[in-house]
Amino acid sequence: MAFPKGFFIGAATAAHQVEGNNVNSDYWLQEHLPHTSFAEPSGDACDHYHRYEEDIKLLANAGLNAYRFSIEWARIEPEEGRYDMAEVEHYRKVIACCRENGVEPIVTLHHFTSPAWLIRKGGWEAESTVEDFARYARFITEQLGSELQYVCTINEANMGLQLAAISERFKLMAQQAAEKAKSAEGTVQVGMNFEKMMENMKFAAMENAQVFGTPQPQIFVSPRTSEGDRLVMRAHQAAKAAVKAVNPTIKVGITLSLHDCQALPGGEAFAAREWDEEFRHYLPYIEGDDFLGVQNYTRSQYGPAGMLPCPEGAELTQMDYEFYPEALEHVIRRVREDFKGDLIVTENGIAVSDDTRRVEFIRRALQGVEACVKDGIPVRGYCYWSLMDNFEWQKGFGMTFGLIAVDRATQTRTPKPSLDFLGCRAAK
Ligand code: GCO
Repeated sequence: MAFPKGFFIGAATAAHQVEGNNVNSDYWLQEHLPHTSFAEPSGDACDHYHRYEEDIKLLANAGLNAYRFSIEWARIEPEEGRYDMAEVEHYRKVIACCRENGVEPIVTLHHFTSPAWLIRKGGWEAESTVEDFARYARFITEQLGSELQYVCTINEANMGLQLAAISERFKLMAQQAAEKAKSAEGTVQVGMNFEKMMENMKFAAMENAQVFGTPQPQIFVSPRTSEGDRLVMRAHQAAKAAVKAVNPTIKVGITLSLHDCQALPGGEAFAAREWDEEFRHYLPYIEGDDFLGVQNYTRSQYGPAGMLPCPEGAELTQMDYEFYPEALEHVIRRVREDFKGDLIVTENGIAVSDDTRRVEFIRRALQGVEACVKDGIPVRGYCYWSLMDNFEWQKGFGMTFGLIAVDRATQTRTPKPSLDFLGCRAAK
């Protein structure tokens, strides 16, 4: 069965990971601290800021019909209340380039990075962020809304709580034995370098205090309190209202990082609690949203004592995730039990050097999505993470998720066979 006409087959990126020189963002400043936890700075990244036409053409010519990317708040509003209209025009050109190539732009307003000024005000634990984010969403919609149909407000709004839980687990493991700490990194769907982080924490606090005015800057991807978790969701609701007030035709949703939480005998309570934390407790905040962005990479398994390591002998990816593409179908079906709106797979992918494994992963993941569509679940699209190999946050450029390889010395793009494999799946 092919996907229905109009079904999005696309790829995803995030501004900070591909554009380059996001100098007014919190991440850029943290990457350049003397005791940074980052393996390397993002620098020019993939120079997508200047090469977006080439990249979007590669995507379109392979047959993909959607491109999910983020608009960088730190470019649009480098200082509080000052908007950079040249940056607004930049993103207008990116959106126009999508349309000229028959590609639907799916825009994310916040993808982990924030303007440094927001973090100095208290970041994602400060009440003022709700209004600051809504104001930014309103501004973007006033400027670019007439060219957009799909807007994701916040990428992986549940990441902060997941990190809070992982950080607790990591501290425990780090107390037991440093070599075990490595395995913590495979249990959260973002590039973290916990080992180096622990080593540098004492210095980093001082350096963060110099840059942000606090030793514990509340960037988006940091352990979140339950109040902060609710604040993020209220920021989503305020931004959604702002977008709709300017242009009610735009479809608005949020994206969540979701694991296929599986219980082995005795692990049922742990798995249920994890699913509640990752997904179900957000339901009141996303009720009535036009869609939910589902982001899934693997499964997590729970036994009588809690989360289990990957099964013995399992194939692992560069991120220490288990190679398990069936997780996507399971997550879509679980989400559908509680969320009755449309679903878009806004991220699903794999960090491997062998592209034949990426092709096999996509094949099996799409098989599951097709089965869901066939059963009447309103999945409207699939965006592979990522269009190109890019900056995997604290892990740097070593993780290769892309459908396109990038030689960063020359910024040469080399499409991998998986790009055409995915493109062929779009309904013509
Ligand atoms: C995330 C982010 C991406 C990551 C991707 C691979 O979901 O963590 O959206 O920025 O790069 O998930 O880890």
